Amino acid sequence: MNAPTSHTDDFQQLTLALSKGRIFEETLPLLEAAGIRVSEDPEKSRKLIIGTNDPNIRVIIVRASDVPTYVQYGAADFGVAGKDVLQEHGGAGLYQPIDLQIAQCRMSVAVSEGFDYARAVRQGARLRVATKYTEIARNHFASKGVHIDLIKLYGSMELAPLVGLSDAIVDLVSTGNTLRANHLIEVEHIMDISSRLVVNQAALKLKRLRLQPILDAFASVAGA
Ligand code: PRT
Ligand code: MG
Repeated sequence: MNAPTSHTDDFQQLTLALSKGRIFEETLPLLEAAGIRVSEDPEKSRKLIIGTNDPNIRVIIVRASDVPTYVQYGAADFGVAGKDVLQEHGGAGLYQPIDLQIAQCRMSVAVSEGFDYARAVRQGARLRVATKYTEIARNHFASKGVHIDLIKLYGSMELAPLVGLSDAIVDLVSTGNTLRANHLIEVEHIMDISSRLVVNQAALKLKRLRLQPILDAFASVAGA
C-alpha cells in the first residue's frame, strides 16, 4: 500500500463506531471509565463525527446494523454492536474481546394468541416466519428440523402475524410490552442478547498500545 508519510500519525488516531439510542447511551459510562467524554449529544447535534476530550479519539454515529461493516473495513477501529447484529453480519474481520453486557434483551419466536404453535411444529407444517434476523431464524429452525418460508422484513415484525403475512416472527424482546400490546405470545426463547465490543483485527495489532487501556477499562466496568 502506498501510504503517504502523514499516515504514521494514524497509529495514534482511534475511531469508535456507535449507533444512536440505547447503545450510545449505555456505552457512555464505559467510555467515562476509560477517561473518555464525548463533546456532543448525537441526538441533538445531528453530527455524524463527534469529538471527545481526547484529540486522538473520535466517535462516528452509524446505523446499529452497520457497525460491524465499518469496523470490518477499518473505517472504525472499534465499535459496539448487539449479538443479533453480529450473528447476522457473520463477524468476518472482527475480533470480539468483551461482552459489555449492555442493551440486553432476548431473541424469541412469537405468534398470535390464537395460533397453536406447538401443534403446527408437531404436525410438520411449513411455517411462515417474518423477521429482520434471517440468519438467526434460519439456523434456529434448521436445528429443530422445522421447515420454514422466510419473509424478510426491515421493521415492525410484530405486525406480520396480525395481518396474515406470517404465522410467526423472530424478534428481539425486552420488557415484552410490544408483544402484549399486539396480542402476541412468546413461544420460544432462541438466545440471550447483549452488546459486544468489536475490534478491527489489523487495528488490534497496529494500535494495540492505544487500544489496550480502553479495552481494559471497558472490561473492568462490564465485569462489575
Ligand atoms: O432502530 P434501527 O432500525 O435504526 O436499528 P436497530 O433497531 O438495530 O437499533 P436500536 O438502536 O434500536 O438497537 C440496537 C441494539 O439494541 C439491538 O441490535 C439489540 O442488540 C439491542 N436491543 C436491546 C434492542 C432491544 N433491547 C429492543 N427491545 N433492540 C431492539 N428492541 C426492540 C425490538 O425489536 C422490539 O420491537 O424493542 C421492541 C421490543 O421491546 P419491548 O420492551 O416492548 O419488549
Ligand atoms: Mg430499533
